Parts: sequence; C-alpha cells; structure tokens
Amino acid sequence: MTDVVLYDYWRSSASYRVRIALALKGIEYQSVSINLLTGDHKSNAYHDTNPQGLVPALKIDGHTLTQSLAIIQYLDNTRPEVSLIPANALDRQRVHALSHAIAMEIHPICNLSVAQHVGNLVTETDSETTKKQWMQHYINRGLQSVEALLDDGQSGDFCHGNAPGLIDCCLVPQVYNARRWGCDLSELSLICAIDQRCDQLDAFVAAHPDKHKI
Ligand SMILES: N[C@@H](CCC(=O)N[C@@H](CS)C(=O)NCC(=O)O)C(=O)O
Repeated sequence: MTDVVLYDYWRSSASYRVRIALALKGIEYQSVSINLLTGDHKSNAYHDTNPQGLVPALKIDGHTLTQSLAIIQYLDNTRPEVSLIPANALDRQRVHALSHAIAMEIHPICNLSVAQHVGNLVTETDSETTKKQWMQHYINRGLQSVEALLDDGQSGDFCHGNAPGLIDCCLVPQVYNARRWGCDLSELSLICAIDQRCDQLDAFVAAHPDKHKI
C-alpha cells in the first residue's frame, strides 16, 4: 500500500487541483477525508497536520506539505517524468501568472469561510441570495480576466500548449465551482473548450469531485 496520503475534501477546489496533479503524474495515494461542512478542518488533530486548518495537505516522502500550488511544484521537482510546469523562464512565468490569477485572485475571496461570513452579514432570508451574488460576481470577474490572459496565442489544446499542466489543474476546479454557483460561462469560449478537453482525460475524470463524494 502507498504511504502517500492526501488530506482531502471532495468539493474543495484546492484539493481537486492536487488530485488532478497526482493523477496526471500517476502517483497513487490514500485519501483522508476532512469534512469542511462538519468542521473537521478546525479540529486540533487536523491542525497538527496543517496548522492553517485548510485542505489539502499531502504526506509524501516523509514530509507533510501544504498549499496546493507549492505541493504541485514539489511533485514536479521530484517526479519530473510528466512535467506540469515548464523549464523555460518565460513559459514558467506565464504558467505561474495564470495559475495565480485563479488560485490567488479568485479562490481566496470565494472560500467557504468567506462565503459563510458574507451570508452572516445579512438577514437569514437574504443569506443564500447574497452568497450566490457574491460568488457569481467574483468568479465571473476573475474568469473573464483569465479568458483574456489565455487569449495570447500561447494556449493550445490546453492552457499552455498542447499538454495539460499547472494552469489546467487550477482552471478545471474553478470552472466546476463556477457551474456549482450558476455562473454564466457562455462568453468564455477558450475556457470552456479547454475544460471540455480536460474532461476527456482519465486523470481529470479520476480527480472529479463526483468520484470523491462523501
Ligand atoms: N491557498 C490554499 C487554499 C486552501 C483552501 O482555502 N482550502 C479550502 C477548501 S478549497 C479550505 O480548506 N477552506 C476551509 C475554510 O474556508 O474554512 C491552497 O491552495 O492550498
């Protein structure tokens, strides 16, 4: 049995990114579900694993790693056979810029605790509508910028060239999340085409939240 352990929540975009990267690289792992809805991530036991109280965390090579993008970077450095981040400095810059546009611009303001706080600032009757408006506003705005950044002639079948990589690991979970909140993706033709291509690959299918539902 593998000793790689992913502390995971099925609907977490950040966990979903790492699930895709692990699958693309063919790394087997055990999954430990940290249920965000029942507050498993706030327990002392989980804080011993990740003091930030966030998923994912990955135990690998005798270390416990946190932060999805840093985890994927580590996997790419230590298991380079399937490359997710290019070696060339300018390509690498683009890949990080686009990944950050999703993981550091859209994701943090649409996190579970942020959405819950927004919902708590208004009356109970308005709570769900306000949360939905918040999510749609920030996801739409963020994905429109990502669409414009992708439209620079350097995207191919996937976000950077013709093989899936770090940006796709970030994009597909964000698109899943956008659909979950009912965002209108009809103007985002590049994003939708890449998302559809990823959908055809076994690694993306294996990492899909529906396969990890608890
Ligand atoms: N920047 C972190 C974000 C991790 C993160 O925010 N995870 C979310 C789930 S997608 C979480 O654990 N949220 C718990 C909360 O908001 O309380 C990463 O990329 O790993």
